[in-house]
Amino acid sequence: MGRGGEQMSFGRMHRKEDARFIRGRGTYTDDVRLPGMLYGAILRSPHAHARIVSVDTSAAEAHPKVRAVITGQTLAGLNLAWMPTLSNDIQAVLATDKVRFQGQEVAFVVAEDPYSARDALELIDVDYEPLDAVIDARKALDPGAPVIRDDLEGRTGNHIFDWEAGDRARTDAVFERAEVTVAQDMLYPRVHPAPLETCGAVADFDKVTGKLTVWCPTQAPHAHRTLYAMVAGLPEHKIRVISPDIGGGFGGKVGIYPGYVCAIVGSIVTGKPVKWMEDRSENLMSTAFARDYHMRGEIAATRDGRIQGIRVKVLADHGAFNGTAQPTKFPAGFFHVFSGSYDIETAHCEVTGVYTNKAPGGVAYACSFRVTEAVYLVERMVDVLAAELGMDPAELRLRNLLKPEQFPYTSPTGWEYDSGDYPKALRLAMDLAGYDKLRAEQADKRARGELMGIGVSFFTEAVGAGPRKHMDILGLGMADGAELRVHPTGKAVLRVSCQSQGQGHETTFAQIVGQELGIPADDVEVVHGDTDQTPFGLGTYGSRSTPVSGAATAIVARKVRDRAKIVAAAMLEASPDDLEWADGRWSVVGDPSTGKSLAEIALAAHSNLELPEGVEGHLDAVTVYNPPNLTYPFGAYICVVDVDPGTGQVKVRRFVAVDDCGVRINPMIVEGQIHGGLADGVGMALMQVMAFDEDGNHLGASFMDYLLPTSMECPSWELGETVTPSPTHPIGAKGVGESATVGSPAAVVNAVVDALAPYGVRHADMPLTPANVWRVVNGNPFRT
Ligand code: PCD
Repeated sequence: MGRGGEQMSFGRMHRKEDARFIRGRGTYTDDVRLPGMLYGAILRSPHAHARIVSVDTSAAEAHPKVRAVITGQTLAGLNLAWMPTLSNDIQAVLATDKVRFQGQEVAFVVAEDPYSARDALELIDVDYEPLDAVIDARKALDPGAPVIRDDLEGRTGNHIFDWEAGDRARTDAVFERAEVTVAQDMLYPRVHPAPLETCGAVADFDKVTGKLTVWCPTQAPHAHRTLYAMVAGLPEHKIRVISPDIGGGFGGKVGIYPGYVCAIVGSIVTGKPVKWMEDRSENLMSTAFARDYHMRGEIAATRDGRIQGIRVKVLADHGAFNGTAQPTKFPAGFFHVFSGSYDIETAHCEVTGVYTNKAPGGVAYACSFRVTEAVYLVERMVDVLAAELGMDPAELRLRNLLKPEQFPYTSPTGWEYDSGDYPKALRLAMDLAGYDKLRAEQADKRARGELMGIGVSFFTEAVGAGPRKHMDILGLGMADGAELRVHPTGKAVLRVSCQSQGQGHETTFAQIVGQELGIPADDVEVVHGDTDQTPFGLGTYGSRSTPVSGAATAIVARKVRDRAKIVAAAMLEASPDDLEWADGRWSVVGDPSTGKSLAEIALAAHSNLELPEGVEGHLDAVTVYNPPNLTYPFGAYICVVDVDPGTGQVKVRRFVAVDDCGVRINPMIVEGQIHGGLADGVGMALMQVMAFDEDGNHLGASFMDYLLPTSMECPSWELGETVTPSPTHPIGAKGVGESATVGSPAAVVNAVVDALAPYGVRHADMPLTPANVWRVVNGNPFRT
């Protein structure tokens, strides 16, 4: 169906929010301007590791436009120098003892304008005593390595945690008797979500009312409010977090950053609103990172290609503070899905986390908590096995994929995949790609010395965190609320706790209500991103909005529909038991002419119509949804590349993506999500890495060095779909926002490695830049 108006159900509908976005009328954090507002700027460490001998702020304080200079010592006096991280560690808000990564926050200047604030930073004199830095995670555990976290009592090394999943003994036994085993080391490089809008905040503390209002582009406004209350001791009802329009989040805007806390303290100290906006370099250097997993995978299989076991060891680089985003119990997030989409007897993984002198983070960048790393690992390993066996990688996958009758399927690490028809998705992708023809074309080209590669990947994600009995974040359960009010004239307002960063919730959530109530989606206003206006919930990340808040929305709409039934029964002088819901109306069974639309019922519910004893008027409802399980979207991707042997340049010529996210609310939005995620995957596979020199200097702190994929690097995506509704979700939907970012890097890398097969290449680490590919071809460190 076309533009808005009559759209009453699922289907393609232009995004309501585009009316303001395409006119430049969105309101982002930096658009917030309050009377008397001051501006903050952060002084950052030039060293990756150094002791702070002294900080002299006197010259900065003497600057005529400076209103306050805040240091670690100022914060220590307020007991705010350190804050908790999402992983139960502590992180310095402003450094007191040492700096532990380049770009770390050292002091905060508040001035009358942003330029003076920046100028005054240069007037602060910090005396540093440089220390040796630990940059390579593989050296972090060496006995003589400098101890980064000497602030933590009893710390003598850089080890953070050991975690394991699966069955070690059984897996080792399978490897011992296996006909074939393969092993491969690989790195999922440190990358950055790099949203176009950087982080920032406007904090406004009103001394008279005691109310603190914070505007910031957070993906989880309610969680932020509760944490501010817990950490700073401010009463929660006196805190309002407003997350306005957001220019991309991608997991990088889930956590609380030092700049937010500084803006709040700045406002409390000066009595004025304070705005802090970081610039691009600050964003890339200090505000989160993702991945940085050094992985070793092993597969045990039979000679004819039946995968029996998978074994994995990971060294996880968590930077200077363990700020990884994840539900509390899972230090490696949902890495559990590393056995992939295959029917594997047994699996085991071990993950060791270490501190290094790099920025903290470990955010779930388009990733349901480390699902991306897990999928990349297993999909690379399956290709390594295919090479060892001399089998076609698609054929090897088809031989091992879970079968539809195996669902619900309990994985070797104990996760219950809800539903799927995997072989159907892969076969569809192969049909769309013309797989056999592509292989024939490749053979011809190889004979001519041309490098063409075909990469296959198959993924299963675990999204929609999460069931309260299994997970929480810092003690907060992951259930989401929803409130729905229907006005007398049949227009509705839905209030949800999740926050859109560009996904189009104002449209799709209105469509869910429209579908359930038979009213146009344009008649439903979606309110989100303001803790004073919306019910509690944990926010938008890990593709959880549709699985959790979307489910809450369907259920709250059904509650309204049930109330409407009682009102309709009174209107029709019938018993509610004699009514049926059809075509968006309640009518007497078998007599559609009696049908009452929701608008008619809403008016009656607000009128003097007599309702049965105990039934209230109006047409509102609230609910809290605690998901019974995660949802498990999946997909089959095929990538075709051409590699120039002279320059190492990779051209992604085609990309076929078949996604199954269950029922699609808005197929156009889903396709947009997939397009974006595929581009992300091409970026990571071919272009991106947060690189450091051995002293810890950041080598990618601008978009000249940290490259974003554009349409120039991307082919015209070819999409297909299958629909396996989630059995646990009220409308059968599964999340999709991250699927393509999760599934695509492996497809691209598999394609490039396939192209380089004539050189004996079995693996090459991302990013496959021309220089890296050229090195692989002309002196290959990975050659077997
Ligand atoms: N959908 C539909 N259907 C289905 C599903 C879904 O329709 N079945 C749609 C919905 O509604 C929305 C979307 O689609 O609108 C999405 O969803 P989801 O999947 O649920 O998700 P969410 O939650 O909403 O979101 C989140 C995601 C993430 S997570 C990420 S990264 C990314 C994605 O999202 N980010 C972003 N996407 C995007 N887009 C944009 N534009 N921007 C951004 O920022 Mo993380 O964890 O945070 O890392």
